[in-house]
Amino acid sequence: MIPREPLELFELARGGSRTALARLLTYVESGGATQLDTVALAYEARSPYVVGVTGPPGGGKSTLTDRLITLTLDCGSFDGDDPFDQVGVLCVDPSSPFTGGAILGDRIRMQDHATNEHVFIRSMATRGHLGGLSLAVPDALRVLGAANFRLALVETVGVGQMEVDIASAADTTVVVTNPGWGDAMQASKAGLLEVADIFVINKADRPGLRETRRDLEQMLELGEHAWRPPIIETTATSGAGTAELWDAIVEHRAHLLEGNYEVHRRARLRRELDKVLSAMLRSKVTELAHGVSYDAQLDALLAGTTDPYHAAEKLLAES
Ligand SMILES: Nc1nc2c(ncn2[C@@H]2O[C@H](COP(=O)(O)OP(=O)(O)OP(=O)(O)O)[C@@H](O)[C@H]2O)c(=O)[nH]1
Ligand SMILES: [Mg+2]
Repeated sequence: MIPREPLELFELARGGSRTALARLLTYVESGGATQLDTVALAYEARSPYVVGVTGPPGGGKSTLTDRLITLTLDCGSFDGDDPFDQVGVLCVDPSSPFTGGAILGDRIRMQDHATNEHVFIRSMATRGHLGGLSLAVPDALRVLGAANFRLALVETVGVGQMEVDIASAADTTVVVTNPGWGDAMQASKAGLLEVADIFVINKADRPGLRETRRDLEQMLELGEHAWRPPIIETTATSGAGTAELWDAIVEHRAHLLEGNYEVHRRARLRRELDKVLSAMLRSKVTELAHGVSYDAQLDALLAGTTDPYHAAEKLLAES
């Protein structure tokens, strides 16, 4: 029988038990005391190197991720190490909080790897996590790290603020576009530019490639970059360009390590801590709004014997 205690589960997960790992990730998603215990243990471990793959629906993210899995298990390594012995993949669809069609689709597309013992694929959903997906994902990544995963891939569907947020939990963020992308992503270009470490124009077998590259290059001209995101053309279905993509990831990692990786990690942890703080404060507000004193303050407001500022201060002081 599989234990329930996070400590024991981590031991099993480190030994390769996928059932134990899956249970730990469910704890992370579910929120509450078990989540906190799990996260506390997970943060003692080294986090994996995280590659985020994000972009609009249907761009070929899963097909590319699939290619990256194969590449990294066959020959991918960092700093001349042995190829990765296992890869963790998280699939995140912020628009569907429950396991929906898109996620099922991901599973099917990564079918070749679903039965591979070296690959762990998980669709993330939030079932009560205080900070929603944008905190559940970094927590889950830590759990993978504690289970000895040195590399994790995170596929996020969409191009909104939430996706950009999730992508910022990655060390290297790959933004997947397609020929003719301009129209689909016009509104979110600025956000994507901010998070992209690497641009991919996937479906390079389709017309409009040259225009899209020009468009991207023009956009990149406008910014100043310590690291200028390379633009890689891929055809994920045939595998063309995917080795170049992996090389670009390795290069970007080297750039991070050369520069100030500590600063990068600190900035990321600061965002994470801020998010946890906001989430906690928000839940405090909800708690106060359900207390008895709240109604009393509302009555006082209605009667004109107090104002919202004093009422709020009083509620906070009583809490
Ligand atoms: N022509 C062409 N089709 C591709 C290429 N890459 C992926 N596709 C096809 O595009 C469709 C969507 O691919 P996915 O990999 O599922 O795309 P996705 O971005 O993961 O999709 P969602 O997760 O649903 O957002 C599939 O039918 C793929 O076979 C490519 O390079 N060229
Ligand atoms: Mg997908």
